[in-house]
Amino acid sequence: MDQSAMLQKVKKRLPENRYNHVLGVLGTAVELAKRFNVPEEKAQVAAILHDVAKFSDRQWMQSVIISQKMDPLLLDYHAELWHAPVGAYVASYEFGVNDEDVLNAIRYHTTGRAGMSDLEKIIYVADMVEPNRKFTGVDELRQLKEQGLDVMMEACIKHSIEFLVSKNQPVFPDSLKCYEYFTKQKG
Ligand code: DGI
Ligand code: FE
Ligand code: FE
Ligand code: FE
Repeated sequence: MDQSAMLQKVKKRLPENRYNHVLGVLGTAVELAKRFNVPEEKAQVAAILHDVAKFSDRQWMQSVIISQKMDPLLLDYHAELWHAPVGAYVASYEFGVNDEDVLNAIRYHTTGRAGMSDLEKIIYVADMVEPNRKFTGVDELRQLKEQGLDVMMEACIKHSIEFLVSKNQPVFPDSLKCYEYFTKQKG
C-alpha cells in the first residue's frame, strides 16, 4: 500500500484531532530521520501507523494480545498501553507492513524499551514533541535534537516516567528498562 492510501485509511479510523497528531508526528519524524540518517520512508510509514489502533475496541485488543502471544504483562497494566503492540499487529495484517524495524517502532512507541533502534527512538520522541504537543517543558525537549538522538530519547523517557510517578501511575517495566539502559551507559 502506498503512503497516501495509508494516510486515507488511517484518517477514517481516527477523530480529527488524533489524525492531526499523526500528521504532526509524520513531519517531526521526517525531520529527525534526515538529521540522524535514518531512512525517511521507514520513518514515514511508522509515523503514519503508530496510533492506528488508538481507538480500537478494548475487548478486541485484549483478544489480540492473547491470541498473538504478546507480553501478557500488558494485560495487568493500563489499557492505554495496548494500542502500541496491537497497532504493530494492525500495521502488519491490515496494511501489509513487513519491515520489522518499522513494526518495532510502532510496537514500542508508548513504553520505549532497552536497546531501541534509531528508528524506534525517532518515533518515540516525535510522538512526544510534535508541534501539537503543548505540555510544560516540551520546548526544552525539542531543542535537545541539537545534542543528538540519544540525549533527546533519554530526556523524553525520563520525562514520561516522572510524569507517571507524579500522577501515582504504575510504570511499565519496558519504560524502566529503557531509562536504565541510557543511564547505565554513563556508569
Ligand atoms: O498515543 P499517544 O497519546 O500519542 O501517546 P503514547 O502512545 O505515547 O501514550 C499514551 C498514554 O500512555 C499516555 O497517556 C501515557 C500512557 N503511558 C505511557 N507509558 C506508560 C503509560 N501509562 C502507564 N500506566 N504506564 C506506562 O508505563
Ligand atoms: Fe500512541
Ligand atoms: Fe509517547
Ligand atoms: Fe501518538
